[in-house]
Amino acid sequence: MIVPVLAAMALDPSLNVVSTTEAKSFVESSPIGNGRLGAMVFGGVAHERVVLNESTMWSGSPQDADRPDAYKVLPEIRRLLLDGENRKAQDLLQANFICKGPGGNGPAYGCYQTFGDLAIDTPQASFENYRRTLDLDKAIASIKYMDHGVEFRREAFASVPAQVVAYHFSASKKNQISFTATLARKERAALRVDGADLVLEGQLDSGNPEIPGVKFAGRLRLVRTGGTMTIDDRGIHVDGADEATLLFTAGTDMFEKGYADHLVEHLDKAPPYETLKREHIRDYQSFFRRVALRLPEGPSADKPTIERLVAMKQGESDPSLAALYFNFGRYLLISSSRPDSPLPANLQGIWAEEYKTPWNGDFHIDINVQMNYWPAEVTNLSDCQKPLIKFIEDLVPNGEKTAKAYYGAPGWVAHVITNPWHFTSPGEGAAWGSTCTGGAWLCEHLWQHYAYTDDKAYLKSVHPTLKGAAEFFLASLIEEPKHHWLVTAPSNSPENTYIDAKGEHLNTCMGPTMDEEIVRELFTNVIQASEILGLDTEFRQKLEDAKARLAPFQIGKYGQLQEWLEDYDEAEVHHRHTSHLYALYPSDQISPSATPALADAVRKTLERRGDMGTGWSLAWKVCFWARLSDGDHAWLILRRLLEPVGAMGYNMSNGGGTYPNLFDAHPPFQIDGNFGATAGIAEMLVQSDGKTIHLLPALPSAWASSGSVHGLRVVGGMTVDVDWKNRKVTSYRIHGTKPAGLKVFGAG
Ligand code: FUC
Repeated sequence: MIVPVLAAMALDPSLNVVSTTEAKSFVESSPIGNGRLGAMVFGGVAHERVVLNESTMWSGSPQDADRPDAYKVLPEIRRLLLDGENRKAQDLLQANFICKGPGGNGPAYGCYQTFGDLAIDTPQASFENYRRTLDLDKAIASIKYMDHGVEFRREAFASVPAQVVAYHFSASKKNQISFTATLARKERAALRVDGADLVLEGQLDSGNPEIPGVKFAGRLRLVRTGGTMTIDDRGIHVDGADEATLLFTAGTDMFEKGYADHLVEHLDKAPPYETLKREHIRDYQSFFRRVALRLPEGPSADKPTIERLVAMKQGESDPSLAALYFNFGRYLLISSSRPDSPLPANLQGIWAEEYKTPWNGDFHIDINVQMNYWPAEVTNLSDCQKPLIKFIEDLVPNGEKTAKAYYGAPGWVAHVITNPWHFTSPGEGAAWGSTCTGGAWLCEHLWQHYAYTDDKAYLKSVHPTLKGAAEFFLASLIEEPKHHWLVTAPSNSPENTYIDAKGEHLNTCMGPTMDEEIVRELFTNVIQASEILGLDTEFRQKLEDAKARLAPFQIGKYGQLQEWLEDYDEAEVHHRHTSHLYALYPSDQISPSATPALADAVRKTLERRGDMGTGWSLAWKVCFWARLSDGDHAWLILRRLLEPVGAMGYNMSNGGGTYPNLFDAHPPFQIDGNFGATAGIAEMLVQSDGKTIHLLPALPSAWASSGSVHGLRVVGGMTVDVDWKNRKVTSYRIHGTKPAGLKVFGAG
């Protein structure tokens, strides 16, 4: 009798994404990645599809998207806003103050896209006891099945040390492994045989006849024991091997002129499979094992992941599914953003099967790329934030040009969308594309990295970028007529529409609350940085003065935190963006202990917005409720995010959830929700501000019976271990240098 595979091996339900079927679609397949090379493993027995990715596979090219004369209409736009003529201001913005050209719709803006597919065909007609697993502790995707008494195993991972994706075949009997493997891409690529390798190479569309597009190449090589191998332009054919490994590597010339030679070097240098695997696991675990989370297991914990998602939706409590989601989020960050990754994680991390990826698979900077990095510091992956930090610094030259062209201002600015060519102009639609605090929000990440590492040399290195962002706002804020507060103008509250006194539906305004919060945060951080580094006394004073004149928080007619300077109603009461709650999370300008009345207003805002949303919107709400110390509400939202979603397509209001492979469904697939909720789970367990550490600030009742989290990081660079039973902390430890007077709450 053959024992069912699932029962034969108990897998840790917090560390394994498990399925008993082959993936039929991308959102069922298993992601692997090394921060640059990525793959989605479908686990097909007879026909295997592995979607391949390389993070610099971007069409498009550098472009000058600034309108050089935009600054000339700025005074008129501002006059209209000051006179309350917001409709006319928005029209003028659309006519003269958006980017030059088609913006995100243009071929020069470009698009992140798939590298192509690795296709593997085997003669395996029948099989049983199939299991597909993504092991988050080892970063290995595997399948296992039986055929006529022979056990077959395949394993795939993406190695940082070797810079290859490895796909390995083994069997319990000799001479069992036969297949044909090839590389394919639907457009702009050609396949050739080069010695024993298959090479797929091509060039992407730059969108500009004068600039060459990104060149790319991928190389596939086979290493085997036993059997025979041949290669031709249909693929690599293996017959009767005992064991075989396909090694794939790829690169582009975006940052690496010698990329084609490096591919050969990577394959030549790859060690034997067992060593490759051992080195990969060691490297990966040096990140992953910094944190360990244990939550109570529910009755379905030993079931395939999709069944656990369904059971939760039907009312079963399975907190260890939240632990799995948390571990998966950290896994995804480690796999899509390593310290040396050429680009930060995009809207899909590094994983895409499309040639036209939703929203170009770009970097949206009015929430999305920031959310990608929310878990970095708190979940002890601080070094994984480095690609974002570098990217922010690289935005500055274009951002300076944009600041001059549109605002006649010094410093730098970036708006809503950006790409590897450092697009900083406003987007093509005035309604959404002219939020002027995208760059300033990114600066929050520069500061947080300092706050969590206490690394003064690093702070010094990013100080010019922080200061440049502050210089922009110092020069470009204007005084609004009613209260004489300093406000941004023009701007909008990200992607949300208000109804003005005349009943018009508009976006453009002065001083949306989020802008004021972000600018306050930025000024505070630059003031602190200048004190720590002993710089810029005069400039610091200017920031202090301006900061004191920013628009304060206002509470509106529903008792809510006002989103706009005026107490407008929103056109869509359940809108996915809750930008003005930035002050609660990720910032801490509002908190139940320091500003209870404002925290109450935030709660009213959240109640008004409701508990539904797109994937990332739900993830943000998990963070909000955690900061409001309401663990049960955070868990309610998290459960909503964990509701299974089958179909792709777009849903802009409340269709958020989770795909069978645990990818976040906006829908479509967008990785920010995975990352945002990972940060939210950390917030439920530990919060800190440099002077205090709060243990279990928002522990849901369903998690209270017992659990532990070890290795979360707090402000100041310490790490915290905490174990609990029946809601009480049974033990805790703080590692690292404690500042004098550090207070720990929730410990007793
Ligand atoms: C903004 C959001 C959308 C989506 C897109 C990538 O436009 O409003 O929900 O996340 O970015």
